[in-house]
Amino acid sequence: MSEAPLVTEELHGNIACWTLQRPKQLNALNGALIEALGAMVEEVQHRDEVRCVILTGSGDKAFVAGADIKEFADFDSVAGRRLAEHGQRTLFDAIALSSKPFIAAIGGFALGGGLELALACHVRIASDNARMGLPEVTLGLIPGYGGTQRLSRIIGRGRAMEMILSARMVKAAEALGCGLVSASVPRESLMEEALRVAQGLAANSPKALAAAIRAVQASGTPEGYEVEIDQFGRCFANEDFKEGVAAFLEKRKPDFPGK
Ligand code: DAK
Repeated sequence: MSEAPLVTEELHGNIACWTLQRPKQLNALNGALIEALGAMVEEVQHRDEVRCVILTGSGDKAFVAGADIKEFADFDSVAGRRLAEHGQRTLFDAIALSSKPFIAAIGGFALGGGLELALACHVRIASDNARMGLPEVTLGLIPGYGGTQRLSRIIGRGRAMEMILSARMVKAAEALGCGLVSASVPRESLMEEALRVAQGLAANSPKALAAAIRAVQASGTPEGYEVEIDQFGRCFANEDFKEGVAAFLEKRKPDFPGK
């Protein structure tokens, strides 16, 4: 008998909605889930029919309640370091640098590695009952999947420091106020809102979306402006640029090719 998939996909036109399927463990990220998701992220880069991905958790309670605590309970320093490096590269950085935008639809808890997964996404939308935090210090750890870096960039170093040192969970309203999420909606409207936002992104030039992601992700690094100049220049070589300008001049909506 084949095992149930750890991540399921539902297509809504050119939007792929991926649902993490460990509801009994509040979608905690174990090694198998990280591998499965990482492989899907890699594969989707070559799927022209998909222009945007929504990532969400199954069940009512959680997006993801963290890395699977039972799995790393007996790690030593070498194993911890190795897995942090592997996970960051194959999943978290792969999402952050994806050529297609990822939207995290956060229903309920997004803790530890779960919040780090949402932070790697390009847009975050929360349900009004969401609770977000990086509680690693309560376990004698620190965030190991990019949380110290990405949270600081997204909400500022001061607030990130306070959230990480206190291990405090923030509610959706506070997350909205500090820019951790871009919208907070009733639980029952979460997927509808995520789809609405996704359709807006997916209507834009795929090439320009990829270039914008590269450039924005380089912000705050020494080469940020150079990356922007480079990506900006490359856009002029794309068919999408010609189509976008032609559509504007002809007063119609652009129709960007999939590639
Ligand atoms: N891992 C494993 N199982 C988890 C889990 C987690 N993170 N979170 C919840 N579960 C499981 C519970 O054990 C429980 O399973 P059973 O006991 O029923 O078998 C089930 O999900 C339901 O959870 P609760 O019964 O606790 O549900 P409640 O509504 O009462 O509480 C809660 C919900 C989210 C407040 C609570 O479940 C909770 O505090 N969960 C743990 C939150 C947490 O501390 N998460 C981990 C943060 S640290 C690494 C890289 C990164 C990391 C680690 C290593 N390396 C590279 C090695 C990251 C670490 C973290 O994410």
